[in-house]
Amino acid sequence: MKNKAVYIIKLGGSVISDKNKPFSFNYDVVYKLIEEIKKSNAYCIIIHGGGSFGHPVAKKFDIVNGINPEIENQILGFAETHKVMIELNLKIAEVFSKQQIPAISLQSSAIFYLNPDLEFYGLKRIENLLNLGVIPMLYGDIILDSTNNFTILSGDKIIYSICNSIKKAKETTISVKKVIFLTDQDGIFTMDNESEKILVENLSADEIPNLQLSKFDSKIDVTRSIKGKLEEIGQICKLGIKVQLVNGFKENYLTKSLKDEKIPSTTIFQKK
Ligand code: IP8
Repeated sequence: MKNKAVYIIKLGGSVISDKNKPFSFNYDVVYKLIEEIKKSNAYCIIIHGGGSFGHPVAKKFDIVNGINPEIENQILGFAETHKVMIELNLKIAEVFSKQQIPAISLQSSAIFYLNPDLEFYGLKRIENLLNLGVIPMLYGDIILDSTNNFTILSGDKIIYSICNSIKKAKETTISVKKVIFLTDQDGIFTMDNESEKILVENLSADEIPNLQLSKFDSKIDVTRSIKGKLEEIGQICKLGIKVQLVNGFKENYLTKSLKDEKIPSTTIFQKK
């Protein structure tokens, strides 16, 4: 079977929802992005984050730190976190369906397990879906954990894990062309002064630990700050895969990214 070069696209929580409004879904923005994906005809794997669905619930019950009998109704909150992620995922699935694009969700908590390292059982399923012309869709979720019973699995970790499995697979029909993180910014900014912030257009993964970042709002994110996110991105780059941070609110930026056309964005790569 022919090798498929796929784009892995993360629909960031700040793009698909308003992080300041619980359970808000940015339908129009998601519609436009999915339209751009359709027009590109590219092979894609979609991953989405928790936004104002998963994060506030996970935060309320401190799911990321595992089981804690002192937290009232925590197990209910654990199930609730998963439920709201399914609801968010369904909203996105409906947008795909509305545009007549076949997309099928793989429930992350069923195909990942923390034991104590992250185990992933989904590569064959992703390949099968791609071979059928279906877009596989995964999402940040709760995850069972052999040490702390449970925690939160971020979309970023899912992406790293998929990339790593593809790289390590002895036989696979897919390779990763690029990982695109759609966020509410043009990319990474250095310096903390609004009027003077500077977009970093190209960044080597080795430079990540020493970056002097502009301030970043991560109020309801239970899984990471931008620093943590960049560390994950650095790991993806170390696999030899290019990562681009793209503004999901700007029209046709995704289209241009999928065509490798220049846009204001941050591209992160591993120097050879
Ligand atoms: O937004 C977190 O995924 P992320 C998912 O990719 C939950 O970090 C359940 C909060």
